Amino acid sequence: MKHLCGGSIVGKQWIVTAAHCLEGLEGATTLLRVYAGIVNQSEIHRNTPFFRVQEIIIHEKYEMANHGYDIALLKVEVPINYTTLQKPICLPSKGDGKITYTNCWVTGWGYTKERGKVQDTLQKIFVPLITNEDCQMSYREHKITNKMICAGYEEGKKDACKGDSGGPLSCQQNGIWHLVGITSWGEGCARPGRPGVYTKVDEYVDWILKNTST
Ligand code: 4AZ
Repeated sequence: MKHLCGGSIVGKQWIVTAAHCLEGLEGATTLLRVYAGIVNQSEIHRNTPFFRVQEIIIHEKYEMANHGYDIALLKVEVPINYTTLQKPICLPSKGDGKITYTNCWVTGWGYTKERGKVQDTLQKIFVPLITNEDCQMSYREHKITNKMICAGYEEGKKDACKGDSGGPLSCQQNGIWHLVGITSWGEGCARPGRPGVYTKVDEYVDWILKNTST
């Protein structure tokens, strides 16, 4: 049992995560365990309750993280009871792509440096959003599509890293947290001029609603 990826609750039986987290696991639902309401991985023991995965839905256009469409849904077998520690995050409203969020945070148990290790305690960092134009200038070798959103510091400093993938880029707007991004890719971690790249959830609200309405 090892930490695979992060995810976000978006419905009583639905977790949104990154498609690249599930590469090679498409038919292997029985290998996955979804833990909710956990802060420290050391809370997870043989007897810690978890959710089994009933269905994996990977975006039909997904090929690899840096090509986009890095989004997937996990349907858990049993509805999740919501508490202060495990509750859904709001999806952006359609057209929220224009909102300039100024209070965005990345969370996860991932590495705290490129050659690091998965963390026991859930970590959080504040990250400024970057325009796609600026992000494209940082990634001349890639196409930064309008279905991606970038965040980070010009000088590096703080970033998502290995193990954070699939987890949320959450932005608070008028007191409500929105799932603005899904941690997807980047060249290394916290390198100067190499922001983190996230799946822009606003562009996938229709896809999420269509695929969770079953
Ligand atoms: C990864 O390997 C990964 N700095 C996630 C995020 C970033 C880089 C790598 C962004 O899962």
